[in-house]
Amino acid sequence: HPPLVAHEEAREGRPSLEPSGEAEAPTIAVERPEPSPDRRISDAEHLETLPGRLVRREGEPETGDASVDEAYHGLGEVFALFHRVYGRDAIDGGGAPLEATVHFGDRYDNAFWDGERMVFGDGDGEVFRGFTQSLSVIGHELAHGVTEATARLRYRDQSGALNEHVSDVFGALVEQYAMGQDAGAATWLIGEGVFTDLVQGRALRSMLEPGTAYDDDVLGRDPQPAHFRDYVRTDDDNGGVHLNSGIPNRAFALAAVELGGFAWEHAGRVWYDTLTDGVLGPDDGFDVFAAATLAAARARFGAGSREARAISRGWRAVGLDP
Ligand code: ASN
Ligand code: ZN
Repeated sequence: HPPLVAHEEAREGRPSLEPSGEAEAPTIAVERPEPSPDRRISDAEHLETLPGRLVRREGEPETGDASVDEAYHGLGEVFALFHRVYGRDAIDGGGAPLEATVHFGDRYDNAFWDGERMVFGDGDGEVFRGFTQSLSVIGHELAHGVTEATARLRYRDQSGALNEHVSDVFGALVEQYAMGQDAGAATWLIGEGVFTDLVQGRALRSMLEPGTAYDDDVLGRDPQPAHFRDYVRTDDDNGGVHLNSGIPNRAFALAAVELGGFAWEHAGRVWYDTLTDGVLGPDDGFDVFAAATLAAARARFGAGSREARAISRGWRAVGLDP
């Protein structure tokens, strides 16, 4: 696990390669503190009113309320991934506060990004436990904010499925980053730990094997497609944004597993570049997105790089041809 606080040393003085006929100027190590998150956790106290009561601010000690403390800790992990790996300071890139509300509603069975904050329900206790128990869910919701601040993928049809996909990518990556886990060892599950023991299922979604996350009497089978030929056309769920995200999810996971090592360093880096390069528009669909990831891979790692080739193969495996 990477150290919690990294320090950069800025050196002042002459370049060390300069021939020294005279005494070296003293080297002064300047501590530049790394940007730290500015977390603000509120408690909706089981109402559906936002933001609720502010209960834990940055630097304040644990509250003893598991949901509050899980949200606080999880936001710190997601902040660390975006900042240390991609150089992004919080959701907006300018260090704005990371705001979350927990205990939203009465046994509320979901978590969401409302355009300003992350919101987490407690679950009904029968199907769902609390949504703050899953770091991939926390990463997923925060990433909705990053997408809104960058590529602005419109939340319907293919662009909406891509918006969901991007959130799953960073949800999976933050868990892997927090655990120091290789792509090949990762589960690629989103929302592991949100189901109770009564549910026949591992998680909300599987990025590597969409459609296999659960198969339960009450919930039915995981309905995600794993290939473009099975794209679901529906008016529900903003055009099936939580279903069709399975297609790009699988492309990403396949590429990352083929590359091996830490997914946040190669496939994740390419997806972050794609999201933030300014090449995407709000209505872009799978074809444009896939081509943009390939262009980003070539730009960062080289035209014939193994990253570019793995990403191209990942897309082709799900029926797209960037
Ligand atoms: N958990 C869902 C999401 O973040 C909630 C929603 O669709 N509003 O995508
Ligand atoms: Zn989402």
